[in-house]
Amino acid sequence: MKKALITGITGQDGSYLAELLIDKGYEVHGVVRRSSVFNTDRIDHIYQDPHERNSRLFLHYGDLTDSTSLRGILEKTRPDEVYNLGAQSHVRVSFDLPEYTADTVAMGALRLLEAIRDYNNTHGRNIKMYQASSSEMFGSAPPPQSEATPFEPCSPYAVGKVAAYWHCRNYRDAYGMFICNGILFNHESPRRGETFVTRKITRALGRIKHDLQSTLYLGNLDAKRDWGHAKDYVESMWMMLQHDEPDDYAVATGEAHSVKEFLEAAFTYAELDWEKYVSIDKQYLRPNEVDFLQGDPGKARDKLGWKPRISFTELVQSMVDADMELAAREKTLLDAGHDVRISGGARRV
Ligand code: NAP
Ligand code: F7E
Repeated sequence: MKKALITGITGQDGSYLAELLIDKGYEVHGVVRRSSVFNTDRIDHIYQDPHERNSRLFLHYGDLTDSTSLRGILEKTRPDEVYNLGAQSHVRVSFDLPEYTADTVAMGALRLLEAIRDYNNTHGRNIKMYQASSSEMFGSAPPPQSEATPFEPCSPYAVGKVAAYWHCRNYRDAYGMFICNGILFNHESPRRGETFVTRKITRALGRIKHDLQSTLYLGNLDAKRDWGHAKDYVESMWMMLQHDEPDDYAVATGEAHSVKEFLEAAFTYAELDWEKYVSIDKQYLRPNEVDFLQGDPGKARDKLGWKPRISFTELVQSMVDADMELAAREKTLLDAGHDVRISGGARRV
């Protein structure tokens, strides 16, 4: 049985990747950081008590800012493949937390690379590693962007991802390690964090439809992104590590839409007019914006055989459906007199 270790297993992608690998027969280990509240909501449905005989998902406390924990987890779990998905992944927040973002994103990847290199040397192994690189690295470079496009990062997050990318390239060249950079364009799902724009829109839409919210405050509506579905994108991560040679790949749909177009698609599906509910709040504008990301996934298609299955319309509608259901449950609880904490959170994003 192959073993995989996932950092960021509690995030959107980590949860879908864990499901995929379990389906493929892997034993999956995940790094979970300590939090004062539960942070395993996205994986609770696949987690079994480790005392049970058939359990194939195991969680370990660790943190990308703590090399000792990473080294200990490698020794304990002895993985064949490591997927580095852990990160402070919010671009706007990276302007508020530049040092912490650099520490988790850039230094975190470097700590993991060093830990794997030492582990390989000690045990005569060649663990394969996937690095979650990002289309944000292209920043202000004009579309379409591909593996050949020079990076022009526009945020502390993007600069951190560029550093991590080059650390990975360097460890591959210098030490012959099997490392792949997946340069993934935006990918979303009903499990997307509620402060990213797509989920912020669908979450608010559900609440508006159920009379729990009247206004949705947003920033720049003209930015364009190449939005795919996270379920499709985690498959590309696995495919990269199954190829004979390590390489870097851009993963995208090849189609871009503006934030306004996302609003239009979501609100029209719910039979509402978005212009009646959306207001602009400057706090959601960024000191430096990435205007237009649209990927060219030709290499991933030709070399890996990867292609997205879920369309933009299906993505939007699946997110709206899920958030309509969530808002309906929220409304039922509120009507029954329960204090629903998620409503407070939704107002803050
Ligand atoms: P996400 O939902 O924000 O998940 C991030 C994960 O990283 C969470 O599990 C989080 O733990 C964990 N994490 C944060 N700080 C950590 C630390 N110091 N040590 C260990 N783990 C830490 O992000 P995602 O959308 O799944 O994205 C996965 C990866 O792909 C990230 O590296 C992201 O930057 C990158 N990426 C994402 C996209 C996209 O469109 N989604 C595109 C390109 C690249 P908690 O649950 O405890 O917060
Ligand atoms: O913003 C605009 C915002 O935060 C998309 C991360 O997964 O993808 C993600 O980064 C666009 C931007 O994603 C609001 O200005 C308008 O132009 O959903 P987002 P992102 O910044 O593209 C990349 C590939 C990653 O790697 C990252 O980890 O939407 N926008 N109004 C807004 N964005 C937010 N968050 N909130 C607003 O109110």
